[in-house]
Amino acid sequence: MEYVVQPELNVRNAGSSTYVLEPMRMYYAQTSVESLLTDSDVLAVIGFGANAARVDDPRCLRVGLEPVFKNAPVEVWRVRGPVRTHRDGPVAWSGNQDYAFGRIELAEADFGGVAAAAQHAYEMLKSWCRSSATPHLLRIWNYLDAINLGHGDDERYRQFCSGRAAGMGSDFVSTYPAATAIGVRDGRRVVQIYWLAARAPGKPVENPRQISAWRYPRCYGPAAPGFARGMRAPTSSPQLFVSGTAAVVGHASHHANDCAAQLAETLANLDSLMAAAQFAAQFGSESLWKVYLRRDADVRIVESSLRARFGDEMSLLLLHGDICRAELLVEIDGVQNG
Ligand code: 3EB
Repeated sequence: MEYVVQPELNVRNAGSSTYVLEPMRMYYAQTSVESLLTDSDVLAVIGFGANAARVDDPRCLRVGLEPVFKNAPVEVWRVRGPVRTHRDGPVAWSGNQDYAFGRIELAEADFGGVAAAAQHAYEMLKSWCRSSATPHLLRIWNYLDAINLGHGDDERYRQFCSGRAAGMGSDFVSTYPAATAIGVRDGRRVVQIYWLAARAPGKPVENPRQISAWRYPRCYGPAAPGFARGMRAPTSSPQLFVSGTAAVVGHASHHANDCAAQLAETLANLDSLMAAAQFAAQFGSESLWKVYLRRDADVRIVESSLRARFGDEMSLLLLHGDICRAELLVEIDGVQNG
């Protein structure tokens, strides 16, 4: 099989003059949300699962994915302060002069379904970008309930993709951000998107082992997923946002029903992406990773293989979640600092 490579989007062509920002600091911590929010340089505090703190503040977000292990940390994003917070209807965000953390949560019932809710969310995101001093999307996370429910083109993920494509319109076509789309299991039919945006544009990076997602053939749904495999942040020291990465080679899923083999394929994809971005793949303490797992039975094999390969240095959060193709059992995303 031949894979399409997009050299024009490869980060090697990036001019160094675009690398103007200080990198964000992102890490997992066992700190209380309340104490983090007293710091003026905290851009975001993200908690996971039903037990996460529910704090009504644009800097705080609760994601409905359940952590695999008890006493899960929160994810903290820090920038040079002071951070200010804002709201406009269902859009809430925090930001300084360089970065913004934003979110939109829309009840599907208010719009007549998952596609229409996704379309509205992305239209709102588009207008947010047009009026923002930090208009360049680097990274988006998308969460929706029951992502694999429905057959063929009626599958909720495919409907989400159609709505997202309609909402994005042509605004992001040449610079899709890095992204993740994962299914929660909390029964709340709410489309939740959150994002990181910056004052300067990043450089999208594609993976030579994978066809670009926006060029997926028709068999995966009426609208291809609009995201880049990775995004080199416009930072003075190298920072790479890595999209949800799974056992997809070319455009096909590999190793159905074999989580260990899917994990190995996923790691090969991550190595390949980081090589394309000229990052030495190391997964060290300077980086931050999430692993989304479909089946409880795969927790031990995934944890132990990752620890065996990368050691306890690796900053890792395991979450229960459904990957957007029903045959995929594991997906990994993260941020790599070079
Ligand atoms: C894949 O490679 C796996 O729809 O935004 C990964 C990351 C995946 C993001 C998205 C989907 C998305 O196609 C699925």
